[in-house]
Amino acid sequence: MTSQLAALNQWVDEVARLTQPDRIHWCDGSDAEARALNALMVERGDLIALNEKTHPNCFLHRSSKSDVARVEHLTLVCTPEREDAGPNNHWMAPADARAKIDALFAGCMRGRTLYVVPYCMGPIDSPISRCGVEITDSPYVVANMRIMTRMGAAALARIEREGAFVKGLHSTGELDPERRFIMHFPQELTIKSYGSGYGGNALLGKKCHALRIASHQARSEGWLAEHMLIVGIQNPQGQTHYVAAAFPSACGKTNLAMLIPPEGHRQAGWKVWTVGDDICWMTPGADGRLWAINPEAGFFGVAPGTSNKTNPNALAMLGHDTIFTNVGVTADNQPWWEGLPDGVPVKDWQGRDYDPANGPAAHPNSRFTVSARQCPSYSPHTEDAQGVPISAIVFGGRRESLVPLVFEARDWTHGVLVGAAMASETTAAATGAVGVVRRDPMAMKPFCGYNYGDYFAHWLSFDKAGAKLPKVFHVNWFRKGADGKFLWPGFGDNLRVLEWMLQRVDGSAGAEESPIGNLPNAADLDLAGLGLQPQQVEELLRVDVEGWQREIGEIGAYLDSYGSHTPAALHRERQRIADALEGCRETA
Ligand code: GTP
Ligand code: SPV
Ligand code: MN
Repeated sequence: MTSQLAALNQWVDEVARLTQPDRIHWCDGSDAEARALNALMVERGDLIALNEKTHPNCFLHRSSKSDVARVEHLTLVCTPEREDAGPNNHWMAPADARAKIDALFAGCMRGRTLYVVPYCMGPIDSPISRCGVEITDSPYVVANMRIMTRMGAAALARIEREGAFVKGLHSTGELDPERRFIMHFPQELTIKSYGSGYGGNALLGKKCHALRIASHQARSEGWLAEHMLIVGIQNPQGQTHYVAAAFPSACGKTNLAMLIPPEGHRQAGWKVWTVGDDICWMTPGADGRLWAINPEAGFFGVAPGTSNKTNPNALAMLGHDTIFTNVGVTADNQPWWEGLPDGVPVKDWQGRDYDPANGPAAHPNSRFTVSARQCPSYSPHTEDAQGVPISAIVFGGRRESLVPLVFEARDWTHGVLVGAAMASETTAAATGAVGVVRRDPMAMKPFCGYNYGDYFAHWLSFDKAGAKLPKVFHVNWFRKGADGKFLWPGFGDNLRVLEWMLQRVDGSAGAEESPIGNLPNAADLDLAGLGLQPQQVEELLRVDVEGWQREIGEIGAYLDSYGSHTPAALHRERQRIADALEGCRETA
């Protein structure tokens, strides 16, 4: 098969000449194609069929043990000028980068099939959606892209109609970490990824296209491509407010997007609607509000910690038609990970007999890939062409100390500073040390495709005449007490914090001003039935003035690291807070 679009055929020919595949397969996205691919992968040992009774049409994939997470040190943004990529990205000159990676691609598909994967990010008929084509030699990538995007014939038809698409070239190569690069060429709308079969390194529609390339396009076109969940919160009066929240990788987006209200709230009539769990594209509407779509069609979620207690909606959707990557298995071939209350693992994620001495049964970054349609709380408005209007933007990190449970920014400029000043403990979602606090503005450190200083300026630019911008908040579900335990119950109970935010949006809840922003008084939060000690609540809502003075100093140094790219308004806003903290200490 070929396409009606000459540019696409030409590119496929060019890639085939370079990579020398035995066969070329254009993916149509049909059920028959998916079944045939799954059968092929089972035969080759790339997939293991799981228990057909308990988990119909579910498969386990074990990735190479040195290929289990994103590789930030091998991920490059190749703009003509180094400064445009910014100190937040690894950079290489485009010509050098191309030469380096094309040498790896030369002949790499000999003996393999080249799959052409047309996909659409966002509802297939939405004007906000964007298309791409991924060329890959990995059937596992094809199977995942089919779940995670609108993939196949309909996407190809749109691409032929529009004549434009992002080009993504991927090969698993030898899965050798020494021969691995994830390169982005924003000027050419091109991605080249070699040597990894894992998640964000290989499913090019996701982080590579929908964040790194899209953030570039969003900047020049006046919209935002963000690492955010989108959730609808319906109150007992029947009104639904949509919230977009940016938390770094493995810091709670999937869980918040699918939360089940606490019992009392459920009985009172609160409902939660899942729109997206990882990526959000936001565009100003004619009414001045920001409207958001989820460009994805599935969830690539963290398995460990997912249980009927923490995230029942997720567990409910994982019972069929799911690909599990790097989890353990039980004796009767059911998927297993740490945090499940039942079941006993007999094999670990590497396929060895399970032995606690070797570490956890499931890799800490083991994942499930599942269609969003299988989520019980999936919002029908996810398919709306114009998206959903956003009432609140939430930033958050994993901070065991200092950062209170929640605070509200006083205005948009303060909100942008709050996002730019985010920091979080690192997780297993990327290779490298876990638990180290690092700056991760707007949860985009690994994903912003251009200079962070320019990105902050772009965020500020939305504050203009006629704009009806969302309120901005910051949360921290991960504060720990002296005993090392989480102070806040988290998960479903996070709705109690969202409830306060939405009352702030409506103007019906109280708050106490502080130098870092507005915090709820204990009485402003519905904490009924939680059994929290008053000291615990006080600790969760306390502003540690000296600790924040240190933090605000570090934020200053961080903003300085982007030199003249950092907008002056952010420096001024930071200084205002530093002065307020100083004033606070003097009166104390
Ligand atoms: P990516 O897919 O990597 O972008 O991550 P994510 O932000 O969607 O993270 P996810 O919701 O999968 O959460 C990752 C981990 O955080 C899991 O182990 C969860 O159990 C844990 N977690 C999520 N929400 C909470 C919470 O409210 N409190 C606590 N203590 N842990 C949480
Ligand atoms: C993340 O790391 O933020 C993820 C998983 O959502 S990946 O697709 O690997 O980027
Ligand atoms: Mn993510």
